[in-house]
Amino acid sequence: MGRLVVVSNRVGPLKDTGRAGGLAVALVDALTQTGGLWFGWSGEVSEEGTFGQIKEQRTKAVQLAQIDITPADYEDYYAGYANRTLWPVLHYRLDLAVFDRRHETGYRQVNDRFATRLRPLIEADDVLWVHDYHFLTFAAALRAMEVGNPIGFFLHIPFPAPEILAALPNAGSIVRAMLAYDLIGFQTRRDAANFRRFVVEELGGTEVGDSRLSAGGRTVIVKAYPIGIDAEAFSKFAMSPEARRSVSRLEKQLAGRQQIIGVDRIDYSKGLPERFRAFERLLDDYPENRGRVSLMQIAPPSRSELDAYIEIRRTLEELTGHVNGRFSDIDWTPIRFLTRSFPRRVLAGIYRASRVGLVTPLRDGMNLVAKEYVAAQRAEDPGVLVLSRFAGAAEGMPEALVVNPHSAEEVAQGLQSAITMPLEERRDRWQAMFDRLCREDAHAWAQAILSDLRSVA
Ligand code: GDG
Repeated sequence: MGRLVVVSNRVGPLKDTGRAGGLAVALVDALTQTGGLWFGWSGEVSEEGTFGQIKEQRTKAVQLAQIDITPADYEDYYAGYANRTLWPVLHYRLDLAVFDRRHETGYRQVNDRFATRLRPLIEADDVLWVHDYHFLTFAAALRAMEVGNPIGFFLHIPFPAPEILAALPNAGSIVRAMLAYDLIGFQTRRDAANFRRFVVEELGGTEVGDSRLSAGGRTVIVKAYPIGIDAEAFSKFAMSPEARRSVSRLEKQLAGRQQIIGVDRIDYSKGLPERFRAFERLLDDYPENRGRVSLMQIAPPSRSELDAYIEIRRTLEELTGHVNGRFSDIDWTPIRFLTRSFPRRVLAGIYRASRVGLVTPLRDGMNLVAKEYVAAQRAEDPGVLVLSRFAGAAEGMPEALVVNPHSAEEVAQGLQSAITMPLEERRDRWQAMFDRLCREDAHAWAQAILSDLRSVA
């Protein structure tokens, strides 16, 4: 079997650093099976940029190769087209999208230059697997250099309805470039159906069976491969000494009161202001929870150079002040808003000590926090997941309390049901979700994509 070559914006880590997510673990695992190469951006900006030296790192069969980008690439490709155009549009937020021809050109150029640097490293029977919205045009660039290897793609974020995507200038050309991949994987059936509909309606493609598309003389596999977590490993994290320490610190502090936990990068897609307002609504509509139930929101800052992200953080600080001003007591604070990150094992302990996991994105490709929260629970006394219908995770977790995050009333009701849910019902719902998480984990996800991709060769 040929080597695996993984391409993604950020690369690694190869080893468990205490911060690596299930995705990195699953990819390293897949790379180790056949030997392989993981190629992407170093995270650094330099004058030589993509033409600079390749930074290499190797453990046994797996090699990491990273290149820099220039300050102009950073502006146009990364902060520009990827994060100010594609991220909002693919999350249905046309109101936040910036359309600038220079950004699009820079994005296509960085894809071309990354392909140029990868080209000489590719061996004849390699299989390539490219990740996410940073690299929509990457396969097209490789095909122009006569690379005939199987190339698969997985989109970690949503693919919107064609009515939304059509607003992106040159959407047709971007999607046509995606057809240079042999396999295009999405998080949900809905995303895959949106992509198919775009290709059929806008590009005159035709469906071949229920998982292939034919357009522009090519036939491509288009399917949903919902990403999983390393459920067993995460459930062990929740029982680690680090987790136990955070559980006991929290339990001491809670002193019998209940905690709702939210964990999200600060991002407008995560529905955080709506979540804080829904929690306020809970205290208004069900006053018996005052002094008894608190919300802890862990929110590591991300992309903090972008205006939209600065603004959302300010809104959240204001909302926290407002709710805490209204309801705090001398020995109880309703919202704790922590803008920092924690090691994964500590996080697992925090999930375990929280009666409710509150995951309410307005749009999310999958949302791994929903899955991690479930994996971290105690089998004998599990907490309840309240989950947005607009998270990809909702498609495969019907036992969660599924809510509309735009309705404060509905989320407050969901929270109230979660807080008051009898033990037996909590156990039944949790068991069904946990079993599925173990079966459909990150390893199974990677194997499903790779086995379809290898069948192309
Ligand atoms: C994209 C898609 C899709 C969070 N805080 C800390 C921390 N985290 C970890 C979580 C989780 C990960 O970050 C976040 O994953 P999500 O899935 O929630 O969201 P995105 O970052 O937006 O990821 C998403 C995902 O790709 C995978 O395909 O599910 O829809 O948007 O693992 O635990 N980790 C640590 N400390 C923190 O404070 N160590």
